[in-house]
Amino acid sequence: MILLSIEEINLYLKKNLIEKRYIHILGVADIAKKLAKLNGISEEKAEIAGLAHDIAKNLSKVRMKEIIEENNIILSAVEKDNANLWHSIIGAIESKNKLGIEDEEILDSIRWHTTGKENMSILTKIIYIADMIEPSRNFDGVENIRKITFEDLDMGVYYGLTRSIEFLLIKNLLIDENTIKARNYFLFDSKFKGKF
Ligand code: DGI
Ligand code: FE
Ligand code: FE
Repeated sequence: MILLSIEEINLYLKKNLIEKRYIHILGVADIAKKLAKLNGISEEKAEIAGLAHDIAKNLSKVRMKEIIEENNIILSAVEKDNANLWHSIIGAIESKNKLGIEDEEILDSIRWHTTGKENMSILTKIIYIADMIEPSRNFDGVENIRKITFEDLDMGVYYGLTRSIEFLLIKNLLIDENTIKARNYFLFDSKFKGKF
């Protein structure tokens, strides 16, 4: 399938997402574009990834299960337990099949936007954190993470991962190991030593 234009991608998502989710992805695409410019990567790729990242968010659990089976995806124990973690895995598949996205960097950023993972590309970091700080997000502390992200992408992603783990701890939820690995990866980085 040929890659749809940004306008066509936008239209597909407008049709297939609920309004609140559609507004969210427009916010993610906008922030992702700005962060791409600041960090010297393709703004177009960031915009496409931002628009597409939640393509699977409004699919039913039954449909998501089917897609997981059709594609022989093996879920980890934590993923099996939590359907919230499925839409990023399915999002990469749907982005390829419905929008024609073949770019592995864009697909990787969609695949990992919910948990993060260790050693993320700049684009994957941008989509992870743009998802958390886009204008319609309003949790306690979001302003601070926004400010830090625009000063230093790595530091912003690090605080985003930390905030996510704190939230899961307080709610007594399982924590996906990729989130822990993503955070540890930053702490191993010599750039981070001595910053706290
Ligand atoms: O799809 P969005 O709402 O834009 O944001 P998202 O893709 O970050 O998904 C957020 C959901 O995923 C939210 O319900 C919390 C959940 N989540 C993210 N990481 C983990 C998690 N849930 C568990 N139990 N463990 C995780 O590590
Ligand atoms: Fe998501
Ligand atoms: Fe999202």
